[in-house]
Amino acid sequence: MFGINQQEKTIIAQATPKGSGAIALIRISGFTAIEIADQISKIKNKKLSEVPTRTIHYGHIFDDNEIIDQVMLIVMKAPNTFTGEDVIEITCHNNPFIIDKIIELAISKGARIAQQGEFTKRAFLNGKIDLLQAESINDLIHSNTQIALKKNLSQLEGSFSNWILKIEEKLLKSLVLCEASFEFLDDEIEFGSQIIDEINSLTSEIKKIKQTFNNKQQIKDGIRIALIGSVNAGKSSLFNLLLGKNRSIVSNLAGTTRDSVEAGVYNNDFYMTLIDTAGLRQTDDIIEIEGIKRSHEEAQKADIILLVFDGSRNLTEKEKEIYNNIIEKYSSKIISILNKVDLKKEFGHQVSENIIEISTKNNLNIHLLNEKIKEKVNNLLEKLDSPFLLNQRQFNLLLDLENKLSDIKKLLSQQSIEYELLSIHINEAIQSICELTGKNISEKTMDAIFKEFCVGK
Ligand SMILES: Nc1nc2c(ncn2[C@@H]2O[C@H](COP(=O)(O)OP(=O)(O)OP(=O)(O)O)[C@@H](O)[C@H]2O)c(=O)[nH]1
Ligand SMILES: [Mg+2]
Repeated sequence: MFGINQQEKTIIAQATPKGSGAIALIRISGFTAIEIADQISKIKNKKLSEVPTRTIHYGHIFDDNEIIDQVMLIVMKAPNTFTGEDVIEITCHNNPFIIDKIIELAISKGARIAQQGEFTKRAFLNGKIDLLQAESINDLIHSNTQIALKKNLSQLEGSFSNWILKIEEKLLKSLVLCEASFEFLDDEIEFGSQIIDEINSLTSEIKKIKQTFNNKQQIKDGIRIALIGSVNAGKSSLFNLLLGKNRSIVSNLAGTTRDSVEAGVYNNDFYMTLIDTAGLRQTDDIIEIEGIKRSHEEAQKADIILLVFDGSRNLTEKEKEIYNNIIEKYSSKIISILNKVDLKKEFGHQVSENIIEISTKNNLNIHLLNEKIKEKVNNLLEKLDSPFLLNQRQFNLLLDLENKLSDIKKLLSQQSIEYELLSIHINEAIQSICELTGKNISEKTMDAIFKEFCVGK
């Protein structure tokens, strides 16, 4: 089953992102990949078809007799390649005219432009990777945090596939027990209770893994950190400081920030999304009211809230109520901050022992705040002890599997178990496992999965 499919056309695409940079990589895969590369390039004394697999060659790309570029050519012969087909990778100078020309030349020799995710799709079709691994390649490319990266890498190496195999084994064991019951009708062997044990252990395994789904978005998209507090507390000043640029407008007018402002930044190995919000106060201004509504929504969505107090003045009664409300609702994700401590301290409230006193004006104690953020993020990430992360499709299929298992449990709870019916249901559950790994996946699902990929992957 491995190897080159001679029916399929050879495909080509730029694998590196478009944009500035010194070099670019073009990937060609298919039955005629080496032949095409030989027609558009020259290396010293030899043809690419004659060189050993997994070798790199210095050469030139030619359009008739005109040199297009100096390149490095990597030759990888089937079946031990990513796609399972013959693969040529051309490293050329990163100039769009050169890249387009090389692709155009290859097309004139019989290649066609790859569709999105087609290289990975071929790897899957040629049995080089299973579907879970294919998806983790996509997730790996789009990972925004170190942890997500590690987990997607481990998924690529098959940790999810192995977990699924174990689940499949348990189901197969249940099926065998079920079918054994047909043979031993008269014996009073307790097949039912053994199957129940297997199914129960399955459901608790699935439950554990499902919990990782919500965490996945979080660590993939970055930790959301919202700055919340009264007007003029210095939220936008702190936002800009943490971001390292003047993204939000700062002014001494109360109510400067009216909409939520979002910006991403890498810090301490993780990617975080900072959200500056409109100051919380009572107002008649309809735009500000909408802004404040959004502030509350951001507080709710955030993984961490930086609750900013203005150290230069006392809270009004209304503000006390607003702050208390937020603390009551979200205490576990709040870091309390007393800003403007460079000014005369007029703030007389006891908020929390751990309140961090800072001044964005003098850059005072910002490092302490950063440490505190890091500590909170690490606490969040530590909870994610699963070795892999689910995506939406995998999550939906697990839900489906869970439903099927609950049907099976219903059958098992009956006074006299109908083993034939049970066996049909267990078989269905096994089918849904196969959907996860892609063993008998429908064409439509497959296209939907690979469409998410970039061209060149
Ligand atoms: N002295 C002093 N002034 C500060 C400090 N931080 C912010 N300010 C000033 O306080 C005022 C309000 O700052 P902003 O960052 O706009 O406050 P905000 O919380 O975003 O206000 P709104 O957007 O209106 O809700 C500005 O004049 C800042 O220069 C600080 O640490 N010390
Ligand atoms: Mg502001």
